[in-house]
Amino acid sequence: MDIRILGVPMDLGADRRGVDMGPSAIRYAGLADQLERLGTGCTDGGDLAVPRPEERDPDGTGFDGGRVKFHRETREVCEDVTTAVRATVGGGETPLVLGGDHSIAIGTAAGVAAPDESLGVVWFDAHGDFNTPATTPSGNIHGMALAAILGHATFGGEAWGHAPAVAEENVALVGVRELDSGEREPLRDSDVSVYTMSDIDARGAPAVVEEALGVATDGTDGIHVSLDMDWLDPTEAPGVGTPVRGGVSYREAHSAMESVADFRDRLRSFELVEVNPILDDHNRTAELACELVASAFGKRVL
Ligand code: 4U7
Ligand code: MN
Ligand code: MN
Ligand code: MN
Repeated sequence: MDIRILGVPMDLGADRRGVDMGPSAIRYAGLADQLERLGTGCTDGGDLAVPRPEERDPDGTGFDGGRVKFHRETREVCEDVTTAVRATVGGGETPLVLGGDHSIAIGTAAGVAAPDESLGVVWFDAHGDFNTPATTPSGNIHGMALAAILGHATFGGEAWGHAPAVAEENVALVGVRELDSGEREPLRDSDVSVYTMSDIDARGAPAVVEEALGVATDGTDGIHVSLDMDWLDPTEAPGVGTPVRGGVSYREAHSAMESVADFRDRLRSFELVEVNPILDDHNRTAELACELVASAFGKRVL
């Protein structure tokens, strides 16, 4: 497997500055070295250009009665992500997309698979990312990313963001512990398989993750893994913009990524988002992120 790292220093989709430094912090933590040690080819494709929020007007144009901040800029960046991811997959490499906030997933999902293919998605996150412009309490697109990919959240302009290759039946959301009131009903009504932290408490992380991977691989041409670092408990991953107590442990996260590695032949792309070095403790969240990526790409103790 040949991996291509694509950095997206994006923070327009989140409230707190700092996630734009995620790609640098993750590289500094030794990502490329760790992957090379696995014997996988690894090329660093550098960072995409992202406008700075200070030089733009958040605007927050209303769609469906709600505010959506930086929707034009986010669309532009996501379209660039789609182009880069598509070229990477087309060249036979596996994209490893580094955020940045989770809004970039809208661009990744659209680029991973052709519209006539089917793509399963495993979304590891404390949050549902299932808001729409009508339900968002914040106006931040990172909280609407999964809804956008599935065509629920539209921001004007021909429902950009909808990735037709992704069917709800092949999407699993794992580790959720904080949903906004407007996200619950649409998630329950959807065909997305939602695994909350209560499910992980009751059944254990390995069983839940195995089932989630089953959902994503069932009849699909490939899978995309989107790892929001706030999926982990903040004691392990303090450097994230929207921490929520009660997340998975260090070992549970590693075991989950080892399960992902078991499906390496189906893995089309991997995305790591929401690392915020400003809020971090001596880069430990970025270091943990590198370890988790290495596990997902096949690192084993023995
Ligand atoms: B992340 C939130 F209101 N739900 O929509 C929102 F709590 O990509 C947070 O999962 C979203 O980190 C978090 O703004 C988005 C909020
Ligand atoms: Mn997220
Ligand atoms: Mn999150
Ligand atoms: Mn759809």
